[in-house]
Amino acid sequence: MATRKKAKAVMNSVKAKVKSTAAKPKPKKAQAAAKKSAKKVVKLPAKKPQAKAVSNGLPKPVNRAFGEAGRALDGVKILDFTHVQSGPTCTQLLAYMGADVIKVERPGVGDITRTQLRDVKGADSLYFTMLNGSKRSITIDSKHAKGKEILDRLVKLCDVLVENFAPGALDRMGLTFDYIHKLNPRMIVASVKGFGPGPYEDCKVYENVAQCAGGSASTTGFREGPPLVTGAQIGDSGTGLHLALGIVSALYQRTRTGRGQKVLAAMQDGVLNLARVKLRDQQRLAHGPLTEYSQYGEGVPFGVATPRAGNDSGGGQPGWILKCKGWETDPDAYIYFITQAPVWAAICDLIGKPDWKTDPDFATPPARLPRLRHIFDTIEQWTMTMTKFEVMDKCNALDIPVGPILSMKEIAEEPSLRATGTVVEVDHPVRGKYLTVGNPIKLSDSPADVRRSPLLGEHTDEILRDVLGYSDKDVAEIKASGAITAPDKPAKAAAA
Ligand code: CAO
Repeated sequence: MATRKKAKAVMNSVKAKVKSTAAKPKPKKAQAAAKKSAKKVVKLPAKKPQAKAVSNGLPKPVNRAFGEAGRALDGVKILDFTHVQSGPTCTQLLAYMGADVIKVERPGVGDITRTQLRDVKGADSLYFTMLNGSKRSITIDSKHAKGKEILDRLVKLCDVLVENFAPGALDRMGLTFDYIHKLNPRMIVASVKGFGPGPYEDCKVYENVAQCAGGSASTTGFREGPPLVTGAQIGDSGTGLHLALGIVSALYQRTRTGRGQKVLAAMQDGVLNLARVKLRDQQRLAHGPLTEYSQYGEGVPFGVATPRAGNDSGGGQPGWILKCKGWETDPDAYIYFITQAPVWAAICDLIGKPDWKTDPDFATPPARLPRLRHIFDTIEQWTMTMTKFEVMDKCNALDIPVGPILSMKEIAEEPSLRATGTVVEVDHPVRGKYLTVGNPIKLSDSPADVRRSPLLGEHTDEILRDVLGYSDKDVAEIKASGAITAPDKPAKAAAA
């Protein structure tokens, strides 16, 4: 709280500075004098550049140690209307960066993921808890007149509204962009939708729909198999990340314009952005076969569209997933091996094929392209003699890029990920300790604020009183009205 106050004070002093240094119109007399003197050519000594110009209107660098000057988004208030995964990922990241994220949930129900894939009876699921850390929860029935009034107050007070409802749902609540902007012209209204404007704009979309519509599925998997979705949630979490970037950019632009704007991240667009190398390959097809794809070496002709490439590297340095010791029983005893050209000689020596260094069939990258299958089969004979970590040690010592296939169990137990705060253990009053993913983006002056997820409506009273300024009497009336409670059991839910 103190930090937030200080941050506000700094912002005010910046505003004052900007105001006082803004060019003021000159009085008429002074203008005439300036015109007259402009005719005379007087040579003035060159002026030293002023500190003001160099500082670009920014405050002086603070004197405090890095990490002790608050967080990047201190003072930013987010009205979080998100649910399921895409939107919550975005607002969780903003919360990690220091924003005050107020999650609005339907009384008695909450975000549907609270109860989805439940592993502990009566407790919020990991689906919910791992996507809603560091936020506050308030229950408001947005379709109740009193609830609407509370929401209006929140709109007036917050900097950003984030939502990922089905198309039209926010408008049906009465929260159109025009309405919001009348209440608060500074408000940034950020949305995740499945598709951007066009034939599919009204469609509801989940993760795998986006992976398919964004070009990922058609280019993932093996050539002889069907399209495949990937485990990484590039449609949901990927789009949440895109939206977060849009929001901080809009916040930055607002410091100049003073007004908010709409930010839209469509899941199809987000997936395509992450799959852009496959659109690159689509265009390359017009100029001949994709020689780095193993299908080229296998003599399989290319069709009209970017094919599925199995475990081919997708870049200019061929790679493949190879078996390691124990693969017969351990599904993750594999390593990704990249035959990077600059270390080709080291690879040849390591795998016991020194003659390949000079053999014209293997010595150069173009000569190797039609033989990739044979090359990787040969390297695999070597990797199968060791565990993936032993292969890694041997290769890293020679700067050969390889990556062990890590299981989620190995990742959960990896001490270095705990040490950096990428995997964090938090304590929850109902479910107990659980692991979550902390902030994957590290800021040297803004330590991540990773806290457990809130219970449904845990902060309703606190937000009504401390943020919105309702009196005890008002809060009692609101509770009685049913605006913040489930319709069937008002008293019980209000106490939650
Ligand atoms: N009080 C009262 N009503 C509330 C409320 C509150 N606090 N919060 C939500 N609601 C209502 C909404 O007003 C809406 O009602 P109407 O349809 O009657 O207007 C309804 O709850 C929620 O609507 P929804 O259509 O968004 O929810 P859904 O479960 O049917 O669909 C989803 C879910 C994800 C398919 C859809 O929201 C969507 O397409 N979102 C955009 C794309 C997206 O983010 N997808 C990723 C999801 S994660 O895989």
